[in-house]
Amino acid sequence: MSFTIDSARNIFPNTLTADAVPATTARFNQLSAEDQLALIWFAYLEMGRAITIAAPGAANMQFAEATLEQIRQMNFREQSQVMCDLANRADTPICRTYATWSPNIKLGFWYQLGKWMEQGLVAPIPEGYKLSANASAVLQAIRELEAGQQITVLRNAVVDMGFDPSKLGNYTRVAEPVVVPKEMSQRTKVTIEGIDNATVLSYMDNLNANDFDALIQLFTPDGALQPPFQKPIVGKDAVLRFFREECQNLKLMPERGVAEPAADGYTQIKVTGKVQTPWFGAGVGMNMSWRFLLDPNDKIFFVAIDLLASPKELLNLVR
Ligand code: 45D
Repeated sequence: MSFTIDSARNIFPNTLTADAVPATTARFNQLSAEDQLALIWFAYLEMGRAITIAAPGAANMQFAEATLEQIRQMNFREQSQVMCDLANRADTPICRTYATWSPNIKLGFWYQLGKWMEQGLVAPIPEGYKLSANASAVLQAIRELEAGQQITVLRNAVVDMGFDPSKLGNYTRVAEPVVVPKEMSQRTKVTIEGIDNATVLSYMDNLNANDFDALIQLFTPDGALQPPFQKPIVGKDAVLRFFREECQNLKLMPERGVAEPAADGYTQIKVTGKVQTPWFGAGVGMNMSWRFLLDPNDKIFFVAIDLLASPKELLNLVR
């Protein structure tokens, strides 16, 4: 028997992931555009009291600037229409532009619109807007999630908006420039209780240093990375592109792990710990796990990153 990406996905099958996130996202996506916008607005206001977005600085806004300026010049009715179009995934020039942006640029765009809504420069949610019963139930479901799950639902909502990129045809993806890797003297080294595997430790340290060129060397040519709630990204080129476009300035804080031999001289390693995003900094520590499958040369054939169901899962290292 030799491993395939599909069989690798099943290592450490007892890992309990935060299923409430895709469930809540699916319910959110069923709502009308008006309800979606109002719901996010209310969620965002409520969350703002508990956790503050650490931006600006989390996103480089130059790529959304022209679109933002265009929206700022519009009257309230036109602005509301643009926001509804985005939620409706309509086929408009702005929705097409939005579809080309990396998740971080999309988040920065809404962050700016939210600021302008607060300042009265962009159409607010109509005063006294009443959420439908379904939307109220989804908002309540979001309230009951832990912070790391809440911000993931919000991120999903933003990433899913705009025209469907798969219908765009050929287009140029727009992502922020890659930051220079941290200087050697500035780098930190993680320690993981129960794990001394050099590949896993380098994975964490290189990602924390934004050193994606060193990081990708740890993978096999056909290696794959599976982000939370997504299908695996397969092959070094695709994984490296993902790192450069979506993984800058993360802070990985692995805590503990377990390593054991697998078939054919492979090694399977599960690590649990916290991850901070540049958007919320130390304000939100997401409970995560990494499930690595290393080939006999200790190269990463597969790694799945999961958002865990609860903090209790941080201690679940059973095979
Ligand atoms: O519609 O090891 C308004 C990988 C109202 C890589 C609004 C990883 C109207 C490998 C309020 C204006 C990446 C997989 C909207 C590790 C409206 C690896 C605005 C994991 C939309 C560890 C809303 C990384 C706004 C992880 C402004 C897990 C919402 C990263 C803003 C997780 C929401 C990152 C923001 C997450 C959400 C970031 C800023 C979950 C950010 C979430």
